[in-house]
Amino acid sequence: MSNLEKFFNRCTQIVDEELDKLIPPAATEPARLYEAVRWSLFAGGKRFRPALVLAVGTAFGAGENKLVRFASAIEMIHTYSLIHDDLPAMDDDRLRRGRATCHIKFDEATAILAGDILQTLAFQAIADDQDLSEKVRVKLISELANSAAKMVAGQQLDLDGEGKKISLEDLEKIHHNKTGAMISAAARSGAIIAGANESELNSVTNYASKLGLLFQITDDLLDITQSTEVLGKTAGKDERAEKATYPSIYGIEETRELAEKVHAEAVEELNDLEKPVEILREIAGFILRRKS
Ligand code: GRG
Repeated sequence: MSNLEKFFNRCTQIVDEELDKLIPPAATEPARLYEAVRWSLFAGGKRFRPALVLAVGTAFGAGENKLVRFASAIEMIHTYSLIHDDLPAMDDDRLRRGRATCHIKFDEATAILAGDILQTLAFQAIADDQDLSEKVRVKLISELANSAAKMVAGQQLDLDGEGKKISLEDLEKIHHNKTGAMISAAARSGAIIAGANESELNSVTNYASKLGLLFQITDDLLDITQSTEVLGKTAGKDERAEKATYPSIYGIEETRELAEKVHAEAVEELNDLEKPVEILREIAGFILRRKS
């Protein structure tokens, strides 16, 4: 097993243990709500955003105990966004993380509420984190709220653009908000928890911004090159929804070249950091080569 695989496995283990403590047991009243939350949350997502919190935070010297709560909270926000994104009023999807989407397994109202409560519990988890100072907790809540708001705005821009011919500039604006903001929040928050200085935070922000773009480019590629079975979500949706994507603008080969270029730029941003950032390089490589 590679170092990176070991790292991802460890992240998944400690984040899932923390999430299990933060989310009321499935039998808690109203049981249908907590069953729905657990159905979507413990369905085997990649836990990429939590891993980024832990990778950046650890590189800057923070202990896992200070990072794991925020890492879990960001996964809660991410899972809420997936549950709502799959609803009939949005992407109308039946498959997520290899199993039925929340509204298919339960019902639409329960899926809306499951997303809502995940969002609320995420902010409560950070506010109550006794391993962090009150000042850091407020900073993190602000960072996450700001990024989650950008994600929602990006989703609206994305819906508005469906079926329309949009410019590359508009496409980048959508992704910067919808996907990039939460990836940026993950990396920046790891650095904030570890007490990074302004210049370090700047480099982390630039790295995360490139990483977010890379994540979206590879997401677009996977949507057309990978099967539904491997992705655990419906493949080929972008084309059917007539969404503007990198491959629809550049074609597959040029999009792959673009991914290589953005990967190199992300890694370049790490060069000024005098910290053990090897794992951050490996994460960029993982996103470039990911298969799901
Ligand atoms: C509904 C408020 C609201 C926002 C929706 C997350 C999102 C915004 C939409 C999902 C659609 C999509 C394909 C977005 C682009 C990339 C993305 C966020 C993919 C899903 O994240 P992964 O691959 O999923 O990290 P796992 O399941 O591994 O956690």
